[in-house]
Formats: sequence, structure tokens, C-alpha cells
Amino acid sequence: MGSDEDATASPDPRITRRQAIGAGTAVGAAALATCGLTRGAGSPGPTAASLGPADIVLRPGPSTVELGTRKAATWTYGGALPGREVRLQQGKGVRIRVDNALPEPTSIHWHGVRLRNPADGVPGLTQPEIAPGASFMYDFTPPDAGTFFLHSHQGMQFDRGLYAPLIVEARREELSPVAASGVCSWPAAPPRVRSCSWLLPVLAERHPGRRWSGRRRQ
Ligand SMILES: [Cu+2]
Repeated sequence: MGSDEDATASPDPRITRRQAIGAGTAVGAAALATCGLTRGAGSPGPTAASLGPADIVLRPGPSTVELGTRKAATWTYGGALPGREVRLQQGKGVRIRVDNALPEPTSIHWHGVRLRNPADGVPGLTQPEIAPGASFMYDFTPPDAGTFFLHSHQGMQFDRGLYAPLIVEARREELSPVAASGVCSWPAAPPRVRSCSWLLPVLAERHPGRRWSGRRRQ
């Protein structure tokens, strides 16, 4: 910075709270600009083609929806209100591309999902806003199974209809002691469980290459 002021000096008491907030905002804006999270006019951002393949594509854009006997012009994901559910797999990475067909910038927040910060969907803080006609790739791995939802994180877009269910399906865990032996016994079962024949169809479906037989618990 080239300043010869003592950086450890206490703040000037003549600086008002308003000035301090203004200075902080300016520093924050400068930091965001440095990080590339703001865009100047004339640079709309990446296109769908430049972002590579995606597992899921969401297209926020103008739509007409039926509300009982009335039709309303609003904004949706892919024409549905709420948007079609998005299903992810617990622990499996996913690439979700957003192609913005709205007349204004947008972004998507994955409500309740623990994920890496650059995918959190807060424009100007964790990512640049997605300009009209531009695209953005969200790339994350959901660590928890459950029922969540996704929504726009920009202005009143959520209220117009830009939201959709988000299901993270539970990881299918190996039934290791059972699968290894090819014999259905269930070491952790309570004593009153004498037979595990109920499990055979499940095992046959998950491990179709193996033969399964039931065995009474000793
Ligand atoms: Cu939210």
C-alpha cells in the first residue's frame, strides 16, 4: 500500500461509524473484484458450450403456469412450478449447469446441503452472478442424504417460482459380512431374529451374480 502510517495505531476517534462502514464496504468490493466475483458490463460470462458436460441442466426462464382456473406469467425452472425434483446420490459428485434464460442475473442456492463454498450460490460472495444468456456450473458432492430444496438466491426470483425439491438419495452400503460369505446370516440381529430369509430378495437384487441361501442364527 506504500503508507508510512503505523498500522498498529488505534482508530481515529473522529472517524464516524458511517465512514467506517463505508470504508469496509469499499474494501469488500475491492476484494470481490480481485477475486473475480464481479463482472464489468460487456462480459456476460461463460456459455453452456464452454463449461463442458453436465449431469443435470436447469433452465430458469419465463413461463406461463396454471393456478386453478387462471394462468399466470412468471419465472420457473423448465416450465414447472415448483420445478421438477432434482435427485442426487449421497457421496457422489455432481455437475449441475444453470443456463440463464431470465432477463436478469440469477444464481442457485442448495438449501440445507453441506457443500464447498464456491457452490453455495450467493452472488457477489461465493460466485459471480449468472448474467442473462450466460451459464454457470455448480460442482459439488452432497455428503448427507435427505430431503432439501433448491432456490434462486437473487431478488424476488424465489417468490416468482424459482424453487424445486432436491432429494439426496442414501448411499447403498455393502452388506459386507453377508455379501462376502454368500450365506445369509446377520451377526447384528437381535436374538429373536431366527431367520433372515426376508433378506434374500434384497441380496439377490443387489448382488445378482451370487447364489444366496438362508441360515438359521445359532
Ligand atoms: Cu435457502
